[in-house]
Amino acid sequence: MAEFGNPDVIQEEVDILMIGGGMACCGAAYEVMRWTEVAKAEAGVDLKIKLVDKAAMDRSGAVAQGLSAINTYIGDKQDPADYARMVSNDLMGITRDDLAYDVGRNVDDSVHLFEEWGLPIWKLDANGERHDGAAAIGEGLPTLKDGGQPVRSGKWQIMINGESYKWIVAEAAKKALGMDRIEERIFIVKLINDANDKNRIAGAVGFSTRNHTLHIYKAKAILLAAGGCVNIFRPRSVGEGTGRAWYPVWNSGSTYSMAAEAGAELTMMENRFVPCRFKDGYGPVGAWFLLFKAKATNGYGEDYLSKNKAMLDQYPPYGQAAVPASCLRNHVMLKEMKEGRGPIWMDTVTALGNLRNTLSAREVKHLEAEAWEDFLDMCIGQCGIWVGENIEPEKKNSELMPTEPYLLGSHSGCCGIWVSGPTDLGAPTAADPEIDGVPAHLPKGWSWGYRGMTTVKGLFTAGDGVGASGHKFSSGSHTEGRLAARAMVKYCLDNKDLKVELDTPVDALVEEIYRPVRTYLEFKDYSTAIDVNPNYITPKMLQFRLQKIMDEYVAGVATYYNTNDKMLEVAEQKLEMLKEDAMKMRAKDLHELLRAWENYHRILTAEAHMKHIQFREESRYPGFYYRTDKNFVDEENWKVFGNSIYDKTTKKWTNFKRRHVDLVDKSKLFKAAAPH
Ligand code: SFD
Ligand code: AMP
Repeated sequence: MAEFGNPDVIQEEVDILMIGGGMACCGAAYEVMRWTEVAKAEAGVDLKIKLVDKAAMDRSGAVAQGLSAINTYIGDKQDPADYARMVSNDLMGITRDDLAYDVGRNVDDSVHLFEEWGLPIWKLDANGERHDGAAAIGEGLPTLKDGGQPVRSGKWQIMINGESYKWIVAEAAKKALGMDRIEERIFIVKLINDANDKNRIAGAVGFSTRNHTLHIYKAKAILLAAGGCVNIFRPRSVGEGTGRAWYPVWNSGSTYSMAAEAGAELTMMENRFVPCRFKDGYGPVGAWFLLFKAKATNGYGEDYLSKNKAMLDQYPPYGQAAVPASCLRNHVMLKEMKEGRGPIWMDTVTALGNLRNTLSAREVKHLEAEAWEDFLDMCIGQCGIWVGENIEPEKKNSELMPTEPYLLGSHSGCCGIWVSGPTDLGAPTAADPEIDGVPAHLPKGWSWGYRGMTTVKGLFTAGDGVGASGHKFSSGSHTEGRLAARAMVKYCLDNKDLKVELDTPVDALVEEIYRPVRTYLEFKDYSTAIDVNPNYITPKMLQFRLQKIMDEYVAGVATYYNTNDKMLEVAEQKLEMLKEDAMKMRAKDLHELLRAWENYHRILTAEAHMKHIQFREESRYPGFYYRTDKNFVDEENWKVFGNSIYDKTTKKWTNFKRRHVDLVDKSKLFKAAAPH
């Protein structure tokens, strides 16, 4: 009879395993069944598929609460190359144009599906008036696919009524896959390599967060899309606010850490996202800047972006782009804060006032409602702050603040895993005429046949997992999941006769995963206070230690995002000791076992971040972090990808550079350096 610490072991063999139930895996779930049908019809192969999510798909992942915009929709007035340009510019020039372009040329199809599945999308009528999603349907305005015009908040973003966005996308994924191919509340702890080829994936292991069961999956192909990483830095929200963060606290670095342990090459793990957000509630700012045309000011009412624009001249060419990169927008804000001209305000009063001069009364009312709905859709806590602080945005401005850092590859950040690019893009160039005797289409090392496959055979990723190509957001992550699904089916067909074998015995897996439980059971009676015990540390306490180290030494909010080589040395030593002590984490119940393993994932992700910052001898992202000993952007030596490989046996990282190539002409970005 299974009990706590003595689980039933359930073993299963599938062809394709999908880890995660977020946007990327929902895309993959939808797409994979279509290609599975093709595989059955054309090759007579019946592929076995499984999806596991640590939570419940309807509300799991970053889109859990809903969203109020789709931030990546290309439409008919721009092309994927423009999109690749924007992605590159916002991420200071070091992105993979092949991956961004590929998302750009496919993403609209996902958005059209969302609308078909029931997502209400704001529309413009023939007179250019805005209607929200339900009204647009009521008035018979055409769908996007049929030429309907979306309401653009920005060049790339379109407005939605998206409180139930995730439900809608998850429902389609579940319908496509069928519930018998889905297991919710399974937390995957580690990937398992193949016994006969250590650079091939063979399976994954996890445990149920509800029952005493340990699950071991053997799989030929695995899609690891478990989101980004939150809570490795001490958050600004402490005490009664603890747990409040901008990106979802339940995305704990599983993607990066498990891939690294499996031997996959990581890329740009030095990159992070420090979003400028409404203070304390973490409400997103995009709708305010783009849709409401609001300005941010310092405490003395000055528009600091215009005032400090010359500061950006030291970062050519990125500082001179028509829209400065997200990090540079932070950079000018931080100057005001550091020099004592805070607080920073979002001037909602002027913005809403101005709208009255240009819009009809109906539209003004609609937009005022949207000011609330924007937060109610995706960041309810911010409404609580407004209510609690008597803020009516048309009468009283709100404070802005740069948050603690987050690691992600799908929003305005680009850390992640190095993956194979699309097979049908690019052309031979003088630098890369051919590779291994065949005409090259992408630079050497960018493509090995299966879109989204990592450097470990059979291991794929998407969304936050794919590095060096940010700004995919929800729609682009869904798209990448779909692209990976198709490539996984191809991989399975190309490896029809492959038999994978787990390189670790089942007993060893059980022992390792349940170590925190065993530690607890062995020592729990040593002291009378359950949380105070010299033989173990609680996951909560361990997390505080990790956050303190990262905050104080690896450019968190405590140092205004500054670090240097010497501070990183200290961080390195402290993380080393933290890793040792992590072996003594306890788990008094299944919930703590989850917390313990989330922490292991966070620590390895944090270490990757630290090692990459150490390796990159410049400050590529001013406003996200500064290496004060190398406080410049060095285009000559560092316009390269910073990549790494982790060796789980020696526990050592190897960092190295990979050549960066611009595949899309970037000069367009800088021709007319218009004021922002
Ligand atoms: O306002 C395991 N995002 C926005 N995207 C948009 O298109 N528009 C917006 O308006 C967006 N904004 C926004 C966004 C996110 C958040 C939190 C807020 C506001 C407040 C970004 C998107 O949400 C994001 O790009 C995608 O969701 C990324 O997709 P993906 O699939 O890479 O990650 P996921 O959706 O978080 O899913 C992760 C899944 O993995 C599961 N999981 N399962 C098993 N084992 C483990 N060990 C696991 N670890 C995690 C999770 O449960 C989840 O299912 S705005 O800021 O611009
Ligand atoms: P956010 O709400 O900050 O997550 O941003 C949503 C979208 O708006 C993303 O595509 C951002 O890149 C974009 N965005 C946010 N603020 C600005 C700004 N000041 N200028 C241009 N784009 C922005």
